[in-house]
Amino acid sequence: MSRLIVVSNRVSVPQAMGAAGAQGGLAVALSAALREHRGIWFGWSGKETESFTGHLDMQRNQDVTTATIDLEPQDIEEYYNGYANRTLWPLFHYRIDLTEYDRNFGEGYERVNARFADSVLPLIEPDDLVWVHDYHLLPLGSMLREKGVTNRMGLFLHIPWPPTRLFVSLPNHEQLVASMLQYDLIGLQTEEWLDSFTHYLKKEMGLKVSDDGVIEYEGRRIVARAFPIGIDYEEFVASARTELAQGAYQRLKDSLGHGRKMLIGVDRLDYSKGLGERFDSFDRFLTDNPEMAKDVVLLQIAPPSRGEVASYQLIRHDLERKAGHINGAHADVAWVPIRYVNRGYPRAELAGFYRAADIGLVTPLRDGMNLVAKEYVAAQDSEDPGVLILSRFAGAAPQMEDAVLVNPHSTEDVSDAIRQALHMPLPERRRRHERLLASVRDEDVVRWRENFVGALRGEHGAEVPLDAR
Ligand code: ADQ
Repeated sequence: MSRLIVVSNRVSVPQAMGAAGAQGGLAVALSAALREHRGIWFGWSGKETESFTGHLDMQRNQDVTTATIDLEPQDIEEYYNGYANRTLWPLFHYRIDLTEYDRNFGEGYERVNARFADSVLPLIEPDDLVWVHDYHLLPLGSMLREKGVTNRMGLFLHIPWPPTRLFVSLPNHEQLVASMLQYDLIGLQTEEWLDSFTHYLKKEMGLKVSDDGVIEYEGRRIVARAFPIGIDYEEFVASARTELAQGAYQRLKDSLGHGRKMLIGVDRLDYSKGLGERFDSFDRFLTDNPEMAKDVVLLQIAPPSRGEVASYQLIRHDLERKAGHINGAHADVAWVPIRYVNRGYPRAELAGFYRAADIGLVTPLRDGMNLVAKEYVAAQDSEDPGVLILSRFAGAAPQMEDAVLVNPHSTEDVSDAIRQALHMPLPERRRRHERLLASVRDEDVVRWRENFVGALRGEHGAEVPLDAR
């Protein structure tokens, strides 16, 4: 079996089996793949260094080998806070109004990708498969090719691919996409993002793309396909059964008081998650349904992220103001409508919280996939499951049509959905949950990585052409 070299911006190996901390199932899933393939996970340590040395910190943790490098403050500012999170992230989430174009960001992005390429190069052996993750590292494959790497290389993009009309606002867009075409396999989360990507290739670059996603470029064939990511179902269900989860469930239930229903939102504090719109919708629900208002509570858990970037400071400020305003307008001595918590929790506790919630409110304005929707479903008690309210703009929506699908921009739509969910009869809740659970269980993260790695290897009918190079 070929070794696997995984490259991502950050490297996070779970501290102990079954307890991935707040890192999410991806760390668990990739670690499992790396253990199986005797691979290496390479990326940025998250640490700063005065001046870049390229020193590789190699460690072995839970049977996974990691290799990390430190970056200079200017690298972090231009590559991570700059091009990745002020240019690509907002643009790829259709937020052209928040997108900043700065030549220094672009140069920093190229420089850090070149540093990644130089540092990972000595780790790559002839038969290794190289699997690169996400928008931070789009040109990495082409830089490795320039250094003579002929291994099979795949890229998986965790976020949406924007419509061509938006994407072309990126200076040097063609150069960026041309560099991506040095991979053998390009994976996107959904058919929608795949369609946007191939539309760009055809319309802007005049390339031929077959119905099964084979792109012809400079005499080579590259495959682009959708690989919807899932959660680590087994790990999540196991963590939901732990004492920590039971304790979290009970504590939360007790705090609600008799007969009160709870809605839960769990998101990184990010403008793409539609938190402001969600608070407005809940406000509207309270105003339009005064007879039910005091019987519901919204628990919103939102750990801050990317605090160096101004748009994230603004959204944080805005949400604090909104939560304060809504609570001020509606609260009573024994009831506060929104519990707004800015911290992360261990996955087991999170599972207990999900289970205690009658409604999972997942309303991103745009999301590559959204794993919270899947975790909410996996954590429910099948006998008495809660209802998932899901944005139709989440990548997860096409797989989760048994959720109550909403337009997160419409406070009326979301408010109606909350009322519908609160009144939903038990048989309907069970019916919807059963179908949702089947897809969350069957299309899990193990299947996702097996499909991706299998395609990269050229299995399943040699989807990645064996004559690639
Ligand atoms: P994210 O934008 O981070 O991921 P998401 O898919 O929802 O979004 O994953 C968040 C993860 O963080 C979940 O596993 C969740 O449990 C965890 N998390 C969130 N808040 C937490 C808290 N307070 N405490 C502990 N854990 C918390 C990106 C893309 C998504 C895509 C994923 C995976 O933006 O669209 O689904 O990658 O590909």
